[in-house]
Amino acid sequence: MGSILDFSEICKYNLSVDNNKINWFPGHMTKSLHGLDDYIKKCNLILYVLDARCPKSCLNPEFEQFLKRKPVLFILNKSDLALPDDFKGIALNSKQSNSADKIIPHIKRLFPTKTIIQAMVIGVPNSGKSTLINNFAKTAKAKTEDRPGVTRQPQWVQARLSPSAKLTLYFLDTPGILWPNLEDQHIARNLALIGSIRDDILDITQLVQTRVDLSDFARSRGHLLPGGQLDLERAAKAYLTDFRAGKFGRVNLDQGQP
Ligand SMILES: Nc1nc2c(ncn2[C@@H]2O[C@H](COP(=O)(O)OP(=O)(O)OP(=O)(O)O)[C@@H](O)[C@H]2O)c(=O)[nH]1
Ligand SMILES: [Mg+2]
Repeated sequence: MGSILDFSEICKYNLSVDNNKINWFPGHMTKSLHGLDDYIKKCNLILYVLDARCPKSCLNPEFEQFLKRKPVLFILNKSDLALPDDFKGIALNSKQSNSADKIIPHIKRLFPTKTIIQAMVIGVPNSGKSTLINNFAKTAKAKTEDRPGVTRQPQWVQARLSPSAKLTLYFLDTPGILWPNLEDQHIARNLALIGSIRDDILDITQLVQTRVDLSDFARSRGHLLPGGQLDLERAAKAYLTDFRAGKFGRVNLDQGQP
């Protein structure tokens, strides 16, 4: 018997049956989460990479178990796209050369006598973990891309520091991880807007509609179907691309609009 909903697919992606609810917790995230338990034993430090546009929404309850075990530095990445926030962290633009060096004094403050540090880099998908590590390594050692779920396996990368730093740093790049149930849908929408959740499992027209009048936007951009109707899907895609690139200005989504 054919069925509109394939139950095995729902389980695989942990999609909600309620079409309006945003949720994404695929199998590779469960596996990665369990894997981190072993890796954390080998690390001295956690770098927790949050998207500065909504740092509080990026706090994964599943990571709390790790935060009790090792010192944590919170990184407010993509700060070039964000309005100021009261969340305490190190503001960075990881796409800017050498910007990650800003973290080194904080590491030295935490470990004044250590010369070798192994840091685990964690965060929600697409928050810029691999880009930050490449910034430290001064080369593209870790794969990066503007979509969630790019890093699939943990990978060690050594930082390239000047000898005067008297410090050897290793970073463990990890896959972006969400949590099983995005109960707070305001948080879920924020994560969807910043590109932490795969667009193809979202109703992007509904998502964009929470920010702008999508019909007005489609009209202003001239996004029309062959029959002359508004092409809302194309307009929503265009809006998200520009929003994520900061074309509508800096945002703080935790504190509502803009
Ligand atoms: N504007 C801006 N873009 C950034 C910054 N850091 C990373 N990006 C971009 O964000 C996108 C995602 O970066 P990645 O480093 O792949 O993110 P990730 O956290 O490793 O993603 P996953 O491996 O999927 O979890 C890429 O297009 C980066 O160029 C930043 O500080 N500012
Ligand atoms: Mg990555």
